Amino acid sequence: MNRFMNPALVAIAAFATFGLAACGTTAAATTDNTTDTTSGTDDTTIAGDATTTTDTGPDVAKVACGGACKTGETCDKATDKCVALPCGGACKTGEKCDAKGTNKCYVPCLGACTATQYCDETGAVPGACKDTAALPTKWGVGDDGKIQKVIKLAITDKTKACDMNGDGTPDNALAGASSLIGTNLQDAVKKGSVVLMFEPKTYKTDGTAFTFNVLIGDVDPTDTAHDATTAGGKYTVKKESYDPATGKSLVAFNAATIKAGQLEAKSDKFFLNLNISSISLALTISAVDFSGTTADANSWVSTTGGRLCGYITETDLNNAIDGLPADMLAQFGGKDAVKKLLPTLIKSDVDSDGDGIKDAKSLALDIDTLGGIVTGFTAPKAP
Ligand SMILES: [Ca+2]
Ligand SMILES: [Ca+2]
Repeated sequence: MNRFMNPALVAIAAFATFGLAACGTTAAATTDNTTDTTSGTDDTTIAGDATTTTDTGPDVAKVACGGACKTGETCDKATDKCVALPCGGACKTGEKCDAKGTNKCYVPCLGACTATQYCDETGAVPGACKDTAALPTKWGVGDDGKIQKVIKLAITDKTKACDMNGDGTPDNALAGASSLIGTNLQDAVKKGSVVLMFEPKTYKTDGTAFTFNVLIGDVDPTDTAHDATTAGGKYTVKKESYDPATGKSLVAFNAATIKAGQLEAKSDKFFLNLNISSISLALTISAVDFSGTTADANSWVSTTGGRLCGYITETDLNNAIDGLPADMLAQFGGKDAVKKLLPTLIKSDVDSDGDGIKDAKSLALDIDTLGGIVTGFTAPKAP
C-alpha cells in the first residue's frame, strides 16, 4: 500500500539480458577482502563468506556474503551470512511473508477490510483494519487544481547524472539500459499509463522554501483534447498517492527552492511505478534530488532540463521483485533466480548505509513538466 509506482526498468533490463546468460552455471567462489588494502595474495580469513573461508586471489571490493548465495538462500546483511529464504521463498500473489514470526505466508488483515478502510500492519500479523484518513478534495496553490504533469521521463545520459558515491564522477547504474528502458518510459508517459504529477501547495520564486507533493494518477477519461505530453490536460489522482493513516501524500519535496528560475528540491524517497509489457515493478528510489529550470515567476508553468537523481537499494529492488505475481518471472527461472542474476547485470555503485559494502544502484532520470488540471480522484475500477 505504501509503494505505488513501479517501473519495469530493472526487470526489463534483466530480462533482455537473460536470454544471453548461460543456464546452469555456478558462480566462481568470490574472493573478497575486508582488511587488505594492497593488491596481491590475500589470505585473510573472511567471516561469513558463503563459499570459502580463505581467499587466495587478488584483493577485490568487499562483497556481501562473499558473493551470490545458493538457491533457496538469501544474504542476511546483518550477519553477512547466507540464510534460508524467508517463508521458503516467494509467497502467492496477495500474500506476505511473516518473516519475523511464524515464517509463513499470510493475507494482510485476512482480506477483510472494506473500501473505506486500510490494513494497518504496524502491529501484530495479520494486521488490523482501520478507517482511512480524510483525503484532500482540492489540489494546487489556493485550491486552483493546477499541477505540473511529468511530460518527459527518460534515463539520463551517464555523463549528465549526479555523483551519488562521492568519487567525483557521475553515476547512473541504469544508464547502460537506457536505449531499452528509456523508450518504454517515455511511451508510458505519452500513452497515459504512467501519470506523475507535482502538486505545489505554495509557489515561491524568491528562494523561499515551499512544498510540492508527488501524485500518481490517470488521464481524466473526459479529456480527449490533449495527449498526456501537452499542456492543459485533465487528470485524476489515485488514492494510492496518500498514506491512508494520515491522508498526506506519500512523497513530497518539503524544502524546494527556486532562485533565478532554478529549482532545487530533495525528498527521502520517490516511487516509480511503470507497467511495461506485462511486467509491473514498484520501485522505491531513495535520497532523491530534483533540479530543473522553471517558468514563470508568478505560477509554475513548466520545468525544463529537469533531472532527478537517487539510488535504489538492493533490498528495495528485491522487495519490488517479491511484489510481482508469483508466476510473472517463471520464464526466467522464478523470482529467486532473477534476484540472484540482477547484481551481475546492474552492479551496485553506492554504499547507502556506510558499512563499506556497495548495496544500491544509482539512478538519474530526465523529468520535464507542463501544467495540467486535477479534476478529482480516479474512479475505482469496475469489478
Ligand atoms: Ca560517482
Ligand atoms: Ca552498504
